[in-house]
Amino acid sequence: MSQISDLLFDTTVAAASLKDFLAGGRLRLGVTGLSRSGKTVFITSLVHHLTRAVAAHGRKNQLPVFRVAAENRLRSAHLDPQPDDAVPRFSYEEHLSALTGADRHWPQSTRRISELRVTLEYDRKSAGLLSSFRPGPARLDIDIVDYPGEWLLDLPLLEKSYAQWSRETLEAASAAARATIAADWRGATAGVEPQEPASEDVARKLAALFTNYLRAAKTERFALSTLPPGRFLMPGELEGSPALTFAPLPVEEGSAPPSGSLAAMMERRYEAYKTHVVRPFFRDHFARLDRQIVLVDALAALNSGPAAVRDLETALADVLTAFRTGRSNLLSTIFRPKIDRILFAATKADHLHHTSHDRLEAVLRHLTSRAIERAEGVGATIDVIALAAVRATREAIVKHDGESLAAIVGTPIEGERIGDDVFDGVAEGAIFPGELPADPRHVFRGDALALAEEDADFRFLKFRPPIASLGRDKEPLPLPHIRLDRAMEFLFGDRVG
Ligand SMILES: Nc1nc2c(ncn2[C@@H]2O[C@H](COP(=O)(O)OP(=O)(O)OP(=O)(O)O)[C@@H](O)[C@H]2O)c(=O)[nH]1
Ligand SMILES: [Mg+2]
Repeated sequence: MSQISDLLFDTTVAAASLKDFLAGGRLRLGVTGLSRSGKTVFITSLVHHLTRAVAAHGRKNQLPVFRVAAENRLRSAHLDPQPDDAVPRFSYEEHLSALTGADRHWPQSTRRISELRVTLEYDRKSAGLLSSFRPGPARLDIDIVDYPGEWLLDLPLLEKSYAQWSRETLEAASAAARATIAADWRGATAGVEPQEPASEDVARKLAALFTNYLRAAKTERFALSTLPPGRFLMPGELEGSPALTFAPLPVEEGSAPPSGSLAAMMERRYEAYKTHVVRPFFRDHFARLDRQIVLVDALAALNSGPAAVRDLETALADVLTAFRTGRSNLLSTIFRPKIDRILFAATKADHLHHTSHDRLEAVLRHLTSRAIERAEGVGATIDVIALAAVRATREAIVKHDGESLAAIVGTPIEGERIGDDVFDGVAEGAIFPGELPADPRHVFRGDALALAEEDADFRFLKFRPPIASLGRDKEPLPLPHIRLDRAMEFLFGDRVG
């Protein structure tokens, strides 16, 4: 980046940060995670719990660890218009009626950025100096921003040259777990010369094969966490544009490719991707966040085996690198990206018996530990949690061959099967979810979820959301969850003290 554009870029970020700072009583909460990690369900359940906490008074408190609610200081929580007019609104009502309606089902996949403001009115814990200036309940506007984790993994590109990114991407593709799915694309890459004259046909062919490889890596069978560029799999309106029609080539780092060459064309497009996709996301969204939760479907990776787990560990390290991006140059050290708390959350913990919830947390802690150690300069408090935004199962002891086994029970979604039995979406099913290892280091071994072979395919049956009970107003009350209140307390509990 030239110095002038560097300066303009940072000044825009600074202006946005200052505006947010002056407004006060506001918190921008980023919710991210790779696709299907549980972002939509998390936000919907979080907002439902906040906005219905007061209606649910008198019932068992569902948020004992979220202090403002547990101490009965939350007066109200309601949705307000969001501050950013150009960002799609998070379709809260639609997602909530999917989860809690008569035909209860999980919400649709979303794949784009969206935003929702929820405003909390609460009593301060102690009537300090501030409340004599501002009598009545205090207020906190929480702007929740849901964005794909794939965009976050793009941020480190801002500090990488085309040559460096190419080298890393080609190296990663040669790893055993990726080599087969990368074979076609790598074969085609080996068949071209970076110095040969630029050709749109060649660029399109390589970009298409590269995209196929990225797509294959993400399927359930491999469950590999993605490599950038994130928009190759979710192009939106940029589909077919030059900024999305490039692929890595083995070029030398530090030397410019000859003009008119294929490598020069690819490099220009890679830079265009950074300018038109990555940088605007950093400036308009990421740099304005105060807090961040990163949702991780660790169970899907564990289910796929050690290669997926190792890949997830790398992706988590990249996520932490993303939080360091933009903190290195002069102006951004004055107006630093402000994220001061980051929570890594293993989602869907309701697929495990509660005896394994702490173990799931330990696994995620283990997977992030090396990255956290290296993440000096992130300048944020980082914590790790295992949660279920919606608890779709309950626990039971099932007798099996004279033994008592801890099982989880729920309504599998229509079409799920155990052996030859196909579920109809109405009948309940019990599964023995298996135990996570007591020593989290064992997740890198093939037997992480120790279970008999024949159990393997139904270990992660998908369950329907549970039936919501209705409040006095006949509207659904919040669904059960696991440790959602702990996440709330970490993410914004200090701001409503
Ligand atoms: N049992 C259970 N399943 C969950 C939970 N959260 C998410 N899921 C499952 O995970 C799927 C994906 O959840 P979403 O919230 O749509 O994930 P997302 O990250 O928004 O996905 P994209 O919009 O595709 O990026 C859901 O359809 C459910 O099957 C949970 O708390 N419990
Ligand atoms: Mg979503």
